Amino acid sequence: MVFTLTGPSGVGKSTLASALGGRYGRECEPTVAPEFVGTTYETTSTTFKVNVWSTPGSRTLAYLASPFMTNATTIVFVYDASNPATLREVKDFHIPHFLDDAPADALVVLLGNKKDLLPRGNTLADQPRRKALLDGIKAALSQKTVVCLDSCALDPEDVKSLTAGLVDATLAAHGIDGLPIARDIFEIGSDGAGDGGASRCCTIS
Ligand SMILES: Nc1nc2c(ncn2[C@@H]2O[C@H](COP(=O)(O)OP(=O)(O)OP(=O)(O)O)[C@@H](O)[C@H]2O)c(=O)[nH]1
Ligand SMILES: [Mg+2]
Repeated sequence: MVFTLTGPSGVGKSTLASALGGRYGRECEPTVAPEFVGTTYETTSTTFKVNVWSTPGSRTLAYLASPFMTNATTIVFVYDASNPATLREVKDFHIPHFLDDAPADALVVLLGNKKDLLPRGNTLADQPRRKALLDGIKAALSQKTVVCLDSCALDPEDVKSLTAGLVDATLAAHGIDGLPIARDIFEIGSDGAGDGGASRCCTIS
């Protein structure tokens, strides 16, 4: 499977890509060309090859990112969970700019990174701006499978859960039965975000 990470500059795409590949503690420079991280994800019965592309957040370099959407199984729109302006940027720029380049059946992930910067115990209900933006995006993408996740790229345990969630949701979106991995980390509809037509929204908190 191919995960392509896009989103505003500084939200942690490169840090996430490194972490998905098992590398932590690397301070990333702003990305000026798409970066590749290859990794695998093992279940008891199967080993999945996972190719991760981190693309530049800079709008002037957006043309470099487009080709990496075309064979993605999973487009991960990364934003800063503690800064709704970055989710607005995803809504206004990244989704209109990149989603048409992706295969029709690609899974769409709205990934709120830097969740460690949110006040402890904070839920989506405590973040009305973020919730309203997520609801609006889901409604606009009602023909797609949309999954909402949160992450902290600096926390190996959290990245482990994220990897399992991304693999499982990607398999489900592509009509392959989800494996019994990570099912328990999904709280479908628990944030009251609604069904939004064909889309589905899951939150890891
Ligand atoms: N607190 C916190 N900081 C993070 C997290 N993930 C990344 N960062 C920090 O955010 C900063 C930007 O991270 P990058 O990975 O370079 O961001 P990027 O999205 O790749 O940025 P561009 O390449 O410019 O598009 C770095 O200082 C990271 O250490 C996180 O989950 N929590
Ligand atoms: Mg980067």
